[in-house]
Amino acid sequence: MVRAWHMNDVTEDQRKPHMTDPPQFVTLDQLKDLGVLYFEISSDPAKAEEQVNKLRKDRGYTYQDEITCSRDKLPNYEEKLKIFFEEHLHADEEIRYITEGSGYFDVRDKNDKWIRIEVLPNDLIILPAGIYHRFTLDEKNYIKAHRYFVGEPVWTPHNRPADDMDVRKEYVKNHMTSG
Ligand code: KMT
Ligand code: NI
Repeated sequence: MVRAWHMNDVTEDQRKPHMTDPPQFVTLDQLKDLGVLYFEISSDPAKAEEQVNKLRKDRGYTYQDEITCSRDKLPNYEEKLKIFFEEHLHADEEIRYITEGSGYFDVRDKNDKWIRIEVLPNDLIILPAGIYHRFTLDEKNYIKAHRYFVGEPVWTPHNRPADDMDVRKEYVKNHMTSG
């Protein structure tokens, strides 16, 4: 089961877990409330394919590719990782199905605090359009993931502040207001 927690205020070494002491874990329901969806995909390849195909069909994901983040496999590794870890949003969902390795997606909660989501093989995570987030590798420095998209992919990050974007206003309206 995927784990998520509130981060401590230590800013050095983004690749460490940064749990508070004691840890404050965050539930899938809390993530869902922020619009973050999680699916546990089967470790059985045939079942996994069936699950992912259903999700793609249900959500209209017509595009698919694979990204490997490692010093050897990712062109402009250092620069890319820096960009991934800048707080940003996208005009579309960010969908990642982890097949190897591990890493952390950080998302902002309603109080603008960071929640760190640990992703491992068989985790499929969907970040909604307009959520402020970032990604980092952990200390193992390796992750492989499938990426999905509705139509032609646009990976453009809009760094914070991007509060004037319609997609951000829509996200705030749907997820950041209480009641
Ligand atoms: C992104 O957009 O932050 C990434 O693709 C990160 C690597 S995929 C787990
Ligand atoms: Ni992103």
